[in-house]
Amino acid sequence: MGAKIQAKGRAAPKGLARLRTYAKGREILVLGPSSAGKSKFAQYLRLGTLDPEGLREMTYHLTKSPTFVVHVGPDGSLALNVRRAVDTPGQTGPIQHATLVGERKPHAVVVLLDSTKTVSSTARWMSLFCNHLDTILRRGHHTRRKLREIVVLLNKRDKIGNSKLDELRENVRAELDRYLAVPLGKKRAAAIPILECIAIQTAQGSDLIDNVITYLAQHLA
Ligand SMILES: Nc1nc2c(ncn2[C@@H]2O[C@H](COP(=O)(O)OP(=O)(O)OP(=O)(O)O)[C@@H](O)[C@H]2O)c(=O)[nH]1
Ligand SMILES: [Mg+2]
Repeated sequence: MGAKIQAKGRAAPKGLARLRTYAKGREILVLGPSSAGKSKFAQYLRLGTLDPEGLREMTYHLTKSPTFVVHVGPDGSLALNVRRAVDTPGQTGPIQHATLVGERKPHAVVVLLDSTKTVSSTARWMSLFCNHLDTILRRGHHTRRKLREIVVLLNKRDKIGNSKLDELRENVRAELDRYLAVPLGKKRAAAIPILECIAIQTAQGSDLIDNVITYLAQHLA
């Protein structure tokens, strides 16, 4: 656990190397409700830095990162080539977020959920999102083919105990199964990981978020 990500692991390639990274790189679309931690996650992914708690900057527009590479694994042997990471404003809501998947056709969708919110409000967001995503994926063959990974993050893990974590996981799993088993197939829907995450500076360090990035690197290679 806690596969270390090299401190200098984020490279912004230049010239031909940038074109090569762009060509084989993946688009990662970051979705989820307001203040779930999407921007903090996108920042860590790109820059490898975590902010202290409480720094809040609401996102008003779709924000695309430049092309970059994250090296993971003990010796940085595994590379996550990111064509662009796309951060989104949470206030637009779950239906708009599902629509964005159809519009952008990303290789990966990372859904961040705020674990401090009530289980019912989180389940409701997931229900609306997954229901609409079902429609988008059924209609869009190209979207479905390109989408390699969906990952759900229970963020702000530092703020909740084990029983709430279990309850959230169970409710999120139910919505994924209910709506995505048809468009993705039962096996693929069941394989969508629901991972714990912390996207700010805490005493727990960066192990959880590093695991998320390692997962993405392994599955998007
Ligand atoms: N305790 C705790 N706070 C977090 C964590 N991740 C994010 N936050 C806090 O949550 C707030 C919102 O984080 P953002 O990354 O701006 O959330 P967002 O999803 O981009 O929000 P919008 O842009 O409004 O959609 C900030 O005050 C962060 O400090 C976490 O893992 N733990
Ligand atoms: Mg934001």
